Amino acid sequence: KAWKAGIRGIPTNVSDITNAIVYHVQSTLARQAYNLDNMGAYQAVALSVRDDLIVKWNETQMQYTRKQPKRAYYLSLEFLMGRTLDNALLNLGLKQQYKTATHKLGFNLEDLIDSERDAALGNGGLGRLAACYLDSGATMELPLWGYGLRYHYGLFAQHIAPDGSQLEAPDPWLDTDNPWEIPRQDVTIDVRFYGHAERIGNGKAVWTGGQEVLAVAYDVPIPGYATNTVNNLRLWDAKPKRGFDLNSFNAGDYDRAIQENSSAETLTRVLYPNDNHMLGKELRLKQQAFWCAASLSDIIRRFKQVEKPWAEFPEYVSIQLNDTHPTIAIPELMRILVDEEDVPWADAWDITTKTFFYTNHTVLPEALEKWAVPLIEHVLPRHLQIIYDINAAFLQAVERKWPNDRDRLTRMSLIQEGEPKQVRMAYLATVGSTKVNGVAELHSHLLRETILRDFVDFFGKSKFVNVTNGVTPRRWLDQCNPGLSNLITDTIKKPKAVWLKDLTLLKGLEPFTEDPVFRKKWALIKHTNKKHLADYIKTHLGITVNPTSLFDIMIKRIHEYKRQSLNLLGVIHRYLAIKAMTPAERKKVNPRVVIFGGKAAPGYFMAKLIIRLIVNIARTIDADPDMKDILTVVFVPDYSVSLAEILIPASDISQHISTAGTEASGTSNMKFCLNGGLLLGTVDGANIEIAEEVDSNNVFFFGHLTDAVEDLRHQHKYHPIAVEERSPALAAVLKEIEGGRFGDAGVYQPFVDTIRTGDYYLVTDDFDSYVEANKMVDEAYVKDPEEWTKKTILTVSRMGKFSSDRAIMTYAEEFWNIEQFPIKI
Ligand code: DL6
Repeated sequence: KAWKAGIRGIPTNVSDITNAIVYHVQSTLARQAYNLDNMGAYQAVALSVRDDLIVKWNETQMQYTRKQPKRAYYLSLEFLMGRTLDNALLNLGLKQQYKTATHKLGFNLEDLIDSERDAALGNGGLGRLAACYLDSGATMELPLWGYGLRYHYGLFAQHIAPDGSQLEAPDPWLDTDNPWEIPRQDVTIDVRFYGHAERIGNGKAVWTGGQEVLAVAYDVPIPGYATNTVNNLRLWDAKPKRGFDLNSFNAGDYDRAIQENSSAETLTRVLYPNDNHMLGKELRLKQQAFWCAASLSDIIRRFKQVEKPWAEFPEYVSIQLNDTHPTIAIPELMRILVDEEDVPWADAWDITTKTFFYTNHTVLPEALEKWAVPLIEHVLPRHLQIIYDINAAFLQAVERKWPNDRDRLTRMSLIQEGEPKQVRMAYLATVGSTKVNGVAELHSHLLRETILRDFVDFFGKSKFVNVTNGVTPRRWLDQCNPGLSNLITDTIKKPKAVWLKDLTLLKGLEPFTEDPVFRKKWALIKHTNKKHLADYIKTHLGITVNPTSLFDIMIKRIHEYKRQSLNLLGVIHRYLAIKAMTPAERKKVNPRVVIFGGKAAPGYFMAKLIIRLIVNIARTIDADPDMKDILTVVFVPDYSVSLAEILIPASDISQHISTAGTEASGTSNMKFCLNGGLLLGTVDGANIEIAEEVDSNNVFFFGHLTDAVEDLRHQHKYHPIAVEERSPALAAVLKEIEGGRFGDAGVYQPFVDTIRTGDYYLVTDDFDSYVEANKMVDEAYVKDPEEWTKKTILTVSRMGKFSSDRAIMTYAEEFWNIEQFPIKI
């Protein structure tokens, strides 16, 4: 009976919640409460929370359908969601009740939360940003849906081999049932690949033949924090269109019969594990096309319900392209409008360009997507024709503006000449969108000045704007750091439901900077978080770290541009300096725990070598008795969202030290600062805006500025100076690696060579100032702990700008023109 009440409304009292959990144990899982393990209990709890989500999700979708507000759609190939249970309980405001209910049933809620597998459907910053934006979209009560792919294998799991190298293992995250998705066998869409496209005049064509694959929807409810809104993330899975080939099956040719089956199903099998690097594989192109075609067809089906003319499509629909991965949606919308809906080409183009918005996330040349023309022609013959038609019209317009400027036409063409010709997806996305944005001020500036400069000249400046990234304070403060969140609530005297939705209210902390009692409470919370991390490290890695040491954390994808190299070389420098000291001098050294975490793309040799070197440096240092309680180095394997939730609240200092101009924004920098860790960084990405907000006195900056980078690279190439001359300190460090102090020197020679010759990421140029900046960190931490705590309080109090609520509202108001649409229950 109590359970029935639960499905009509949402049970909010402990006894109804307990009944709902027991119902799922007995009926859904067909198990008995008395012999249930944590995993089973987690499943039952999750299913009961899912029931609550579905009540609100249904209501939200019904009200959207009834009132038809304009909607925005966020197309992202990656949604790095992490775990859901804790976040859902928090957003629904049911955490305390569930704590009590699970306790009554003999379980500890935190253990159940820890039983959940991460949904790792993303590589790093870009995918996690998409997840934050969904959270903020629902919290800000915006009619915003996400569209992505339901990868059967998320980002690989990382193991460390005995020699210190990274080993990759698959992540079959769907092997255990996923309670957070609703399979929608009723929502399916046909998607075509290959075949033949025949032009029939008036810009139209008929596309036939090839392979047809079925897209099946899986819906993931996205609850807003303390609202009734539960939005939707629709993930597409691939299925063969026609079960299997009966003729072959009957003829006994089983392999052939299932061939089409497996070829369809491989489409959504696995997430490509590259971050900031483009590979050009056919399967990846098919993933993009499959997801774009299914999403657009779904969006159009919804638009048709309002029975409005096509010209009004952009008044009901805005689509944000999360990087260029969904750019094929532009020719796909043109194809649907022109070929299937008989909209004249010019009108279709007008509708298309008003519908799309494009976010660029990188200026690194290796990450900019370019697809070989023959490959597109093979997989998507009709789309290639449309891209050529778009290009022809665009280049005519360029020609009209700048007659006889062949260089400009070559530079701006959507097709890059060469063998093979390639489609420049960033250009196509730019030409096909209303607005183009970068993700931090510096990055947006660089876009305008470098890769998109010609396009700024052509379209005018107003199309090229900035929206600095943000992070959700629900997950990245309240959920991961409840101690701090509670102290903030008590101090600023605002309910959580208020300040977590208006992060600028953190300003209210500032006056308490001078309050020693408050500072003590504040510092104690940091210490507790550090102890928690120390326990994790002890339990999982068997390494003892002292929580009174300075915790120095660098967690992000391993990439040469992010320069874990600088950090590891800095660690060796510190190690050598301590080794050279007398025991008495060593006693005066500020103890440090240096923590690294991050995955390398499986095919990225240098990144994997960097991991191996870090692990072996850690082993050497940790085995050296002279370093005991002075310097410890830890590489935390298998970095993930849920690990970040333990690491970030425990940092004293975190490192964001990319070569200036290479990190588009960074978002973990925001998370660390929001949790009272200070930042050691270069003048790059969002570091700059963080310093502007929190005051540069509270940030440790070092290194060359973006303006200097090109000249320095030129110098390295044409007038190289030996490392010994440029930085004797660094030369001494390299010598240690070459001398075999951290294992077989030959193994690491390729890494040392990148620094000795070429040094594209300017490690030699920034090394000395990096070492200096680290000294300043030590001094600030040791000399005046009270002053350090003040800095951390000021930092947190000034982080209001970096809420993803601010960012999503900017997109809503300045791009999509959608309005907040509160759901009334
Ligand atoms: O905008 C989210 C995130 C930024 O914070 C990082 O600085 C940036 O490196 C990352 N970019 C990518 C680009 N990959 N692709 N394609 O992941 O975006």
